Amino acid sequence: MTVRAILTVPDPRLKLVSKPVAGVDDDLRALMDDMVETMYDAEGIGLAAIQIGVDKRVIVMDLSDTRDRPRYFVNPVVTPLTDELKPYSEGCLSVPEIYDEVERPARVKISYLDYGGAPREEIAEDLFAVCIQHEMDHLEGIVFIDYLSRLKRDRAVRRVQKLVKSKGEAA
Ligand code: QAP
Ligand code: CO
Repeated sequence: MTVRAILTVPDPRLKLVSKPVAGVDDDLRALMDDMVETMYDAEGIGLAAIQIGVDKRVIVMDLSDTRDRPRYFVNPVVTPLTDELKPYSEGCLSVPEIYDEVERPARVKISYLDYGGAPREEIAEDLFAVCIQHEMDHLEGIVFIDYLSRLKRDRAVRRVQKLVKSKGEAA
């Protein structure tokens, strides 16, 4: 397994609409393993494949405190189950050190293929619902700052560019 580089805004690849995968094979599992290793290394709770530059409809997540319960979502479909919207102060590995509130449906149904390629369905609430919707947006080329005002979004992008530049110079 390999830790891969995470793309940050305003990288144009983050705007791509990711493509469905034909099925789950060993190559895709190797990608998912790299995604989990990359997510753990960056101390994230969720990562979409496009965040490491791969435009496939694949998401990994780990909401456990122990960081040992990785979950895999291939070709996920998310359906809201309520009109009730809940705000949450979101962050994103592609927008480091920026957090702001986004409202999303409180309860959703998720259909997907798991790590073994088997179809699954489940109901998500709370942080799980926030995370799967945030990651699904990445598959559509949407980053959470796209929901903010233009002023806040532009400011966030500039801060990230400055941070990335300063980290690159330090290395
Ligand atoms: C998406 O986000 C998410 O700025 C996953 O400096 C966000 O893993 C799901 C992170 C909110 C549910 C609620 C962000 C790590 C991690 C940063 C992440 C940072 C270091 C974000
Ligand atoms: Co994100």
